[in-house]
Amino acid sequence: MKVTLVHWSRGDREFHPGVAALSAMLKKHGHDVKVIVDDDRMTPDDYAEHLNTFAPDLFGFTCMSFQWKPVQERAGWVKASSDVPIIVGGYHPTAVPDKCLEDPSIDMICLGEGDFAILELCAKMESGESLTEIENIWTKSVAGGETTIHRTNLRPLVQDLDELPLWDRDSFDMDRLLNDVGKLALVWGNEIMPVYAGRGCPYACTFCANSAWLMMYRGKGRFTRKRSVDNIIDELIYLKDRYRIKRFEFWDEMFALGTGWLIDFAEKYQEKVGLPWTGFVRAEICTLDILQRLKAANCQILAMGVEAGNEEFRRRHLKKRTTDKILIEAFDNCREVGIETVASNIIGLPYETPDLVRETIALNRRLDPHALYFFHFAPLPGTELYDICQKEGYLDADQEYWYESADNLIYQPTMNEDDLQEVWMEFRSLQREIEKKYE
Ligand code: B12
Ligand code: SF4
Repeated sequence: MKVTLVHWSRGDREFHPGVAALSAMLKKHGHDVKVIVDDDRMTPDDYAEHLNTFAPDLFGFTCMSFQWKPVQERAGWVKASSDVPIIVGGYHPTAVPDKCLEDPSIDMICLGEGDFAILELCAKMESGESLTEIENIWTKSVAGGETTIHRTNLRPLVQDLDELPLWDRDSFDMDRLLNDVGKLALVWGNEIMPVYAGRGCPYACTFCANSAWLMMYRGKGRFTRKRSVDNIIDELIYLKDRYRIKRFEFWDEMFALGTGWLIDFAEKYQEKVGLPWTGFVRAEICTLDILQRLKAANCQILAMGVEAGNEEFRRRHLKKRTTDKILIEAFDNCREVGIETVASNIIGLPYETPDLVRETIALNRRLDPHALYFFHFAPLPGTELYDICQKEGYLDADQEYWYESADNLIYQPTMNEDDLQEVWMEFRSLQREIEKKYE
């Protein structure tokens, strides 16, 4: 089977772990895959040309919520010049499958993990079998003007991540990814390679899509999974030999899980890989003992979510029980062992007031990270905070799934656009101070 997978994005220095995972799985089973990173400059003619030259049997789009509108538009372009079946997978169709299937150009959606689902889909398409009973894949049929959606169950989560093939990096422009200087996820620079150690996070923060997946996958196997240390180390050694890499960036939702695994990883990484690396962690794991081990393994930067500065607000509205004390200790401990920190924050959360944002700014000042990020709250479908925004009438229908704009995305009585702009500037001024300090 010939399969096209598209990741729409505004940047061209783009890599997509989900697409890389699916492409690897399909290629391993003999399918011919082309990955398109659409940098928003592609036109309907470009799509038509691809359809003519490659002539795929299946056309897939990956889709986070902010990509929904461009994905819809491009699915329309594809359908205008071909009748190739179109499937959309990723966080957005997983959150709102029925809504995505309402689009006339979209034939199927994939809920949750797609690795084995897309493989089964391709096998069944090849053999001409019915596609309506593939777990994770919802299809639709239209008869007499009536649309029927064929919903299926979720298959269990992939329990042994070592059985998955390594991400297919070759289908992406690795020269560009490695050689352009810009920000990858955490740090600016070139020759940074994204990698992963596991999938899933055990927490359920109300603003994060992870919480929705955690619920959805109840009873379908262990949710937080790690690759074996040897499996990761082998890949890192291979990547180090194959590409010019200065640093690895772990893109796991939550890198550091399980002390035993971490200790083993740190020892083997130090011995066999050695390059500087960065990752996302929870403050809770940042004890001096763990951090010293990570530092010995050349951990350079750890990113932590602070999100909101008021402890009670954090606990009540974000379901994040990390106390100020834990956060302060984590950042202080990192400084003590010589690991740089990134603090990530959200502003404009439901029920937040300008003074609460000022508490976030104050806490960040105390934490004194090496880099400070703050984002406008984006209500992600499928999350608890999205439902709250909907219930409270905070969403503007036009902006429902469109998060890329820097405008205020929810309309709430506790903070209007001017307020948000004001605290944004205050945050920005702390960010500048920090940039200067750690230049
Ligand atoms: C690594 C990561 C990043 C990386 C890489 C992003 C990327 N291009 O994928 C970076 C740091 C760049 C990033 C940036 C952003 N991210 Co991010 N990121 C993550 C994180 C931590 C892990 C994702 C991952 O690697 N998963 C592992 C891979 C293998 O899984 P996957 O991509 O989901 O793919 C699987 C399935 O979804 C499915 N699938 C996916 N696509 C398709 C397509 C088809 C056809 C099929 C059949 C199946 C299928 O099969 C795949 C294999 O099982 C998640 C998760 C989290 N809970 O925090 C957030 C997450 C994906 N990010 C999110 C967001 C919002 C963003 C940003 C928009 C943030 C911002 N405001 O800038 C940007 C977008 C950047 C961009 N242009 O892509 C949200 C998306 C939620 C949503 N409903 O849209 C998440 C879920 C976090 C959250 N807040 O909830 N992110
Ligand atoms: S700890 Fe991070 S990945 Fe886990 S649920 Fe919270 S925000 Fe999402």
